[in-house]
Amino acid sequence: MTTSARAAICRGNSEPFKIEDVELDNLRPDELRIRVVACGVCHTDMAVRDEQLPVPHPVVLGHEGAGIVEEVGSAVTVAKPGDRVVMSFNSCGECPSCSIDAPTYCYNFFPHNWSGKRADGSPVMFKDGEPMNANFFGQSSFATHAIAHEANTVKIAESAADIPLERIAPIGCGLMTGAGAVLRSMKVRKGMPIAVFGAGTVGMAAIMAAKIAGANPIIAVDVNDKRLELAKELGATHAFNGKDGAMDKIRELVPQGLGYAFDTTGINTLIQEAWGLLAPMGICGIVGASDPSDNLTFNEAEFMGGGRRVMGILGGDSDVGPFLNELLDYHVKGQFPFEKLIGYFDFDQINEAIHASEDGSVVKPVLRISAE
Ligand code: CXF
Ligand code: ZN
Repeated sequence: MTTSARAAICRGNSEPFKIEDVELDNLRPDELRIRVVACGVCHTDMAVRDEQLPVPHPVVLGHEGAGIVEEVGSAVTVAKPGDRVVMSFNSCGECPSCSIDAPTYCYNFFPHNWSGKRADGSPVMFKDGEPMNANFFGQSSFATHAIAHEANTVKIAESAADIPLERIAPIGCGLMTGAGAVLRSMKVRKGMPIAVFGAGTVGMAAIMAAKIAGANPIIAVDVNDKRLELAKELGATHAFNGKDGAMDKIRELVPQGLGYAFDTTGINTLIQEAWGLLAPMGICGIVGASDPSDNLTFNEAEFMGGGRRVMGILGGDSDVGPFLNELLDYHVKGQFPFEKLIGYFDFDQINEAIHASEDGSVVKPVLRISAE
């Protein structure tokens, strides 16, 4: 028997999201049905709405969901009915990347996250008896209920029992990406200078993580002064407006060069300039979505001679369960205060939440979908 749910359907950027009745398929052995309590809004949802990513439409998006497990398939070990969980991206568990706990680089990322179906091609969701594209990032959490998988479901540790699910929801994407880039991908060293370009969710998470790692100085660059102020509250020692000679100011502050230049903007010219600020052995970490036709040009002698690195980073090299619970531990200890980024919206205000993300008035909108 299928399960009835309400889901926000995306039909492209010419129409607002509309919450409608849908049905969820029966669970496969490795699947869990989650009652969604809350879901964050991420720029990737909008990129899919705008057809910048190859996800079929119409579709139910949402990939930062948290909730309570209602039912589990026969092979599920990660959680049981009644458990509090947060969902992240899905992965195959078998490819060369998954086998070294690097699932963000899963060789089978597309069928498990972006095909609109299960990886085997079967639908997880129906509307009026017809298949509906869903299983987005293995969840589609802009809905009252989601089918998630063993690989992308994280049981929230007892130590975070007092943290509400509506706060935890967004930890499985942008926050994980920024913090993971610093702590796992670039492995930022204590006392080393870092500059973070772009103070959105990913950049702010990187700044909080850089403070945890003991980086110094921690330089935030953005064009929005309000965001720069918040970046300072979260750990930036310096904040420079990108419209006001930021690169020169960094050069002046750190004449020996940056240990780390972390780009979340995807702006080609900015990345190349940031690269030029690196110290020997400096790492330029790149997570920002760029124009698919963009290429980067670096001076080969400086690249090789100084042992400088350019690092493409997906999802902060997160291994999902262990890293998300590590981040929640930092949060419980007050070292990862990401609640300062969140603005809450009711589920039926989903279009307002998206608008607030796009106009920059809220760093991380979170939809309240059901009571915990
Ligand atoms: C993703 C990209 C792939 C790994 C997890 C995070 N970003 C989503 O917005
Ligand atoms: Zn995302």
